[in-house]
Amino acid sequence: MSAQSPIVDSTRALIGFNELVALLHTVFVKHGTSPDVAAILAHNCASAERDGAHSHGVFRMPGYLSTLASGWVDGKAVPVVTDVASGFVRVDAANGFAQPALAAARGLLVDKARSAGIALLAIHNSHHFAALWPDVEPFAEEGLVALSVVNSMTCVVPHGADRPLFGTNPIAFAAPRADGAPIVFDLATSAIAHGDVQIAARQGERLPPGMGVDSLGQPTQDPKAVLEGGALLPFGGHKGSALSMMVELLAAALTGGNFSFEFNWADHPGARTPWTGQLLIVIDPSKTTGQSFAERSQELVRQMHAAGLRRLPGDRRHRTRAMALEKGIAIDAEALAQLHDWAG
Ligand code: NDP
Ligand code: PYC
Repeated sequence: MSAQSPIVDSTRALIGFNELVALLHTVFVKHGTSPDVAAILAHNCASAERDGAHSHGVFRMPGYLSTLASGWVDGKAVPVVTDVASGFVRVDAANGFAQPALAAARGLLVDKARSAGIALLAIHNSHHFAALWPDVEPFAEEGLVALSVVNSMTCVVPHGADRPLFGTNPIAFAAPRADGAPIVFDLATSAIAHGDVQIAARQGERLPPGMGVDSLGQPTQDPKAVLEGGALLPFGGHKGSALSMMVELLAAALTGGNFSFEFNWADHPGARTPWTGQLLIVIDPSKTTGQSFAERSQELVRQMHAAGLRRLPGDRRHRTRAMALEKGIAIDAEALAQLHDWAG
């Protein structure tokens, strides 16, 4: 553990956001990424940890490193951006991570969205192993509306089917509002994210009912039974299943990426990152008529609060972020020691 990391209790230590980004950057570079890719992944991973999005923060580092070591992903890939049409940008991530592909195309995407009112970014040949909100929130911070979908790896049984086919396939949405942080939600279309099943298994906890099935297709609350030959269910029965199907179509069929069932990592022991695709749609709401969109979204939030709502999606993250930025990120002490070890 770093000399600067005060101990919170026997299991957690505090680390500053910038210090964590720098540490993760060193780890990524030492394990085979380019400095540019490391900067993007380190910021992404530290942001998740800062916001209390634990299933996609430092918890993911062993998976990133085993994947890099397996040769499954190219940590030095240079994305290739193509200007396809007035509202359509394509990126071949070149078997690298999706976030550097987004970064490479972001300027062109925003220019197109601002001139045409809407633009689409289709990323393929990409690996996404992170939370999706960091991909959309920055657009809303600059006044744009953004929607993104990414497909993952086969582990979800479509509603009414007998075996897994879909990925956990998250959908993230971000919209500006006049008075406060953008409205952002980010949710897996499975009843629970695969990462949270792994965390439950590690902590010896049971899952809530209705999340998954065992290898015989029987309902189970045992996370190990889900992970070892079992599968997850979509959230909300046929409704979540339809959304998951939509994610496969938009993130894979429309981008030219793999469906969640189309890649085979068996020859790369240690590989954990889904090799699929990602779609982003960015809208410039200044093209609308009447009151500004941000004022309209603020009015919706006001009415939701007036109706008794206490927690908006994103509220918990922002509260956790504010506390982390003031006091430091409380991180599992063993995980932090491991990061220092990996950083050499
Ligand atoms: P959660 O179910 O924890 O949260 C989903 C959304 O609902 C969040 O925006 C959350 O806001 C909000 N929310 C949760 N509880 C409440 C509540 N009581 N009232 C109001 N809003 C609420 O997320 P998931 O478990 O579905 O997904 C976790 C993460 O896993 C996501 O970041 C997702 O992108 C990631 N993931 C990534 C995949 C990939 O392939 N890269 C695949 C699958 C998942 P808040 O954040 O503020 O709690
Ligand atoms: O938590 O389901 C998940 C997940 C899949 C890929 C990255 N995260």
